[in-house]
Amino acid sequence: MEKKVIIDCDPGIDDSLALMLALRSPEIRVAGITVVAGNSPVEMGVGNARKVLSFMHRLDVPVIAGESRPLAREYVNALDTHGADGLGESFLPEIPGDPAPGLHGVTAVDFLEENLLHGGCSLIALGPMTNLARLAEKNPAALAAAEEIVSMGGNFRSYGNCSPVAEYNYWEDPDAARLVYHTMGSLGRKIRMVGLDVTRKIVLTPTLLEYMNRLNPEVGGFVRKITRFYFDFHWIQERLIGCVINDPLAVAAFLDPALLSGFDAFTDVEVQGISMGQTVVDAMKFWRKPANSTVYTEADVPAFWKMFLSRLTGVPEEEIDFPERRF
Ligand SMILES: [Ca+2]
Repeated sequence: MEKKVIIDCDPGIDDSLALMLALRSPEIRVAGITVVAGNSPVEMGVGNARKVLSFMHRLDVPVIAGESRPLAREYVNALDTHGADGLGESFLPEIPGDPAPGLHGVTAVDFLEENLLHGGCSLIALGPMTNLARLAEKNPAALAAAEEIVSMGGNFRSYGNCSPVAEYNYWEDPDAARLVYHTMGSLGRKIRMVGLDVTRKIVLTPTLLEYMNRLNPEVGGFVRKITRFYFDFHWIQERLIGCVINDPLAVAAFLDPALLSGFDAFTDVEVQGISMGQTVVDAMKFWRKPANSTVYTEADVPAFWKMFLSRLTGVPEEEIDFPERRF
């Protein structure tokens, strides 16, 4: 049966790849895209989501602008990583038209509340958790009514990607992440945490990109256009040839939970000081609190790539030849 989902995101290069994967997956129906300030300022994020939808011929999916700044901190964008336009300096043309016809006056929080409360709807959160936190403030039961919440964010054993210990989404709005984890825990629910421990394993290499281009030049060309800047960033920052694409793994985990494995634990988020944004995962149960998260530590990387390449290019999985050398 088709699973209904809202994707909350901050596109963002890897968000865009995640949206592409979701829109090419027949098992799910994307009911809407809510945008939050994160990688890109919120209005830019709405425009970028529309650019991706236009490429995918899916402008029927509503895009709703959400929170433009974190709960308490000053907003810091990540355009140094994602390019001046938030889409790798591809400078694709803006898509004219109404991003959310028929939804005038409906905020992202209203949209989330309505859908989560009344309809077996899940949430894939690919940006800072500010929209989710505003929902937690307004109507915690609506947040907890989500069928599933899969969050790209946090880290357990792996180091941070915007401070020594913190992952970007939770660092950008640590107060929001903390509120969402606490709210879910207090209502007996768990967040599926797809953090850097697993997303770091997902590196789009030049070989994989070229392979994608051979399989489907139109899609490969689009992905190349939006990732070139990201490749440069990873080389300068980490001397890595390729780019880590975090967000599509959260969509893949939603589609096929068997791709990832980990453990259940109580997770808290530090909101200040040098560890701000760090996820503190109580793996050894010091605090004796009920688990509010499933923390993933292992990923089936070849299976992810098979799914991703097949769905984006339209080539059946069994025809995706995937020897180790493709890494
Ligand atoms: Ca993102």
